[in-house]
Amino acid sequence: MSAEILVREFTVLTIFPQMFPGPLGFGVVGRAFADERLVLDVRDLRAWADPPHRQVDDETFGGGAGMVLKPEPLFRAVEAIRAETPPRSLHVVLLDPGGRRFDQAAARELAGYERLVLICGRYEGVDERVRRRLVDEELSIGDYVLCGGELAAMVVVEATARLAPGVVGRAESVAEESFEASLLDHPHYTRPAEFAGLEVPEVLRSGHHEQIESWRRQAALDRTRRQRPDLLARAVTEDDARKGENR
Ligand code: 9D3
Repeated sequence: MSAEILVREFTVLTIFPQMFPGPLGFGVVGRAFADERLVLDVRDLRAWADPPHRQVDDETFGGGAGMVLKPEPLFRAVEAIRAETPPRSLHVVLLDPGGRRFDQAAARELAGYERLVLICGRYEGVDERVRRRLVDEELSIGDYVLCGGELAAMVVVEATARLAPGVVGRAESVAEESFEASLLDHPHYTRPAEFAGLEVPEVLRSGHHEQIESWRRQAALDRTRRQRPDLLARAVTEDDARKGENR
């Protein structure tokens, strides 16, 4: 069984607040923020840096190239956020290339908190005290190098926000999604029945619901075997595990 979904508010700490809402202003998630069913609260980290220069970064102790995000602005920001939050469930996430890989299971876990604070790293990273004292969890969105945590935060917000009740319509229901079923989706066709020299498979136009289901299952398996054999290994394991439960 999946856990209860409580998520309502996303607070983003960044030195580039102008990057938001960006893509989060569009589609079903953009609508949820516009209607205030969800809240996207983007804060400029510089607001908590010392005047007059409001410097958020500094050189790394021990030497080496690159700058590090200073701890004080981040500590002040998170303290302020905690103080304004009634004692409900708050979870502080650092987007960092060294974090645990973000996936659909992680999105479900995050959706179980009422308020998420997403800290966007920049430069070479953040002062280690931030990780040790401020952050509940570090997440990466994959093994490639970005220039900072902002795009990663957007990915995490979108994937988590769409799990909130009513964000995604019934037609595109989140319940039976391919990654959670560990199989890729089967092919989809719409009109016209013949296009670019390719015909829609006859079975899909036949109206035989059982045959359609069986064709889709096979097509999903074929596609998964070709594109994501790693998923198929997991699906088989889960299938075996379920059979094992009945013994
Ligand atoms: C040579 C060490 N680099 C770590 C791989 C330094 C470094 C590179 C890129 C430090 C920070 C960054 C900026 N990236 C992020 O802040 C980031 C990120 C990413 O680069 N890839 C995937 N997920 C994420 S989440 C945050």
